[in-house]
Amino acid sequence: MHATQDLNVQQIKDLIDAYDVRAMFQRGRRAMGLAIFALLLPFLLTTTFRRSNLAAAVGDRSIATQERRAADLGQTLEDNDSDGIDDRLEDGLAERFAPIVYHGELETSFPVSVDWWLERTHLGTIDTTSWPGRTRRVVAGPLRQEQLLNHISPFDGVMVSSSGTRSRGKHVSFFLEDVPKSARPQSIRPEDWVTYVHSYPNESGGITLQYWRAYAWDDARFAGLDVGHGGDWEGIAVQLDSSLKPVKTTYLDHTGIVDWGGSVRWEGTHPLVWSEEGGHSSYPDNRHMRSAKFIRQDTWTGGVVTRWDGTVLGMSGGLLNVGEKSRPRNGQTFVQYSGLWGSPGSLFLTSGYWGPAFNETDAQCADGGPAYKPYLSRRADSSRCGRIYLKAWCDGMKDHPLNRAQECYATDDAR
Ligand SMILES: [Ca+2]
Ligand SMILES: [Ca+2]
Repeated sequence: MHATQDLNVQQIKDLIDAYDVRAMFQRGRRAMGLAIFALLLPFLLTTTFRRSNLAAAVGDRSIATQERRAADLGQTLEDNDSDGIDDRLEDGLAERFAPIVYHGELETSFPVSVDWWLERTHLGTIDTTSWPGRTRRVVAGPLRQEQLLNHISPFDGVMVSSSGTRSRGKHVSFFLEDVPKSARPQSIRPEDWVTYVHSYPNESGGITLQYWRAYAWDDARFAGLDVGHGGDWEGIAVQLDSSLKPVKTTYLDHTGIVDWGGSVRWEGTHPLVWSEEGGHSSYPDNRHMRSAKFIRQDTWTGGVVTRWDGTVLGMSGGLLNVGEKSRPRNGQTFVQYSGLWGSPGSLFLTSGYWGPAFNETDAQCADGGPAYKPYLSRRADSSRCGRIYLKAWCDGMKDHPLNRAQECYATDDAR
């Protein structure tokens, strides 16, 4: 990472420079002391001998100090998700470019935090290869994030893991039961509107910042029909170049990961996002909104949520960096859960969806073709699709130090 390297090299350089000034001063004082010493002692050879020893001693201390300081710097470099970027830089950039999200007055489902969601659901398995007994509850809620992981269940002779196996057609999978209507909040609770950040080094030498919103239910309608499902993850991504300037901003919607180019509107360093009522797709303007009035959410930490008339509804839940799938940060191990968020429905479309690291948007088959577009003829179901590349999590990700083979694919694909 250019920026990180520059930052750290500069820090090291500053410390070394500071040390060298002190070392020069120390050497000067030593030299003067030695000169006086030489005047006082008759044996020049002895003095020279001592002088060289002292110089060597100063030199040793210089190296030792520099090594110690380098070690100190190593200890203070924070990279808990092992993506090569100092976590403080990741978090600082995430705050700087955090979006402003507009929710319509007709919205019935606002963002939630993962922990809020997990407290109101149960973990189960679905198996469409057997009948009856299609679904089974595995862990009763309220759930904690770590309870989502490391479950293994046999399906039709195949072992399916809750933190590795991804069911390409949602046929054999772990899933989180729909949050019952009775458990939904009766009022707007902006403090639960946490925005989940995934940031990583990209191929253009910069950093990509993804901002994900979680919704415990989806009330999407299509052609007058209810095609809602139990869970939803939506988001946008801001791609920074090597000078940490935004060069591309992409929005997830029903059609894929969309680069809106110059249509994206900004307020300072914050891109504007409209979240479509019910289905929660992200757009750079209100073209798909049914509402005339909007609730504005400043997603950054300390940001406020404001109603159309200016009334402050509260502080938003702020940002939370989830780290990488291979190394989650801030305890956000839910990114390793490979099952569905929401109950199975009668259709692929009306079943729960995947979380950020297993999201289906613009996922690709081995030949680079779309795995899930259009919805009614899913190439993902075909054995010819091969391993599915999960682009929504990995778009433009640099292969080092992260391992794209690990980060961008499920450990196993299942039916
Ligand atoms: Ca990092
Ligand atoms: Ca990261």
